[in-house]
Amino acid sequence: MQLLERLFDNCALYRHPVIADERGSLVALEGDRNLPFAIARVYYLFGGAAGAERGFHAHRALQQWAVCVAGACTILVDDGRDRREVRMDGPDKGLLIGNMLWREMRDFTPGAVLMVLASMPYDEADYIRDYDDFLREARK
Ligand code: T46
Repeated sequence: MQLLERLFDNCALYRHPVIADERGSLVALEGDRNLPFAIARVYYLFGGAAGAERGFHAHRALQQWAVCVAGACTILVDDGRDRREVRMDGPDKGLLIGNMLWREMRDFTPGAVLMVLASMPYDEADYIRDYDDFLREARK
């Protein structure tokens, strides 16, 4: 993994190693090998309406690795002090999003697919969906 940009201590944009030949390209992501956590869940977001915005929450413990495998979208990440934005515009880019970071996703191109590898199974109790609650917990 090549570090492209560090946004916060636990949030950074990486370039994946791409195995390319005359047939095309392949990226392999392996939990606890080239990713910093074991993968417990995979989900993907697709088919968004024009102008759709998603996210608007943080996770208390979950770590995630986001890849826009088709198209592009913008991810905003907020640690309770600063806000940073990154354009996810290729399947060779992966964004590590650690815990206790507010995230918002927007500006999806038509046909965009955002795949997310997650360190834990789905658990609604891990979400902080109110921004003021997030600020209180983040600043503790
Ligand atoms: C995140 C960003 C990047 C499940 O039942 N299982 C799942 O694994 C997930 C991820 C969601 N859901 C249910 C919960 C809601 O009823 O699917 C519905 C939509 O989820 P949500 O509104 O949280 O989706 P996004 O796109 O706002 O956020 C998602 C992830 O939930 C979140 O962890 O970091 O993508």
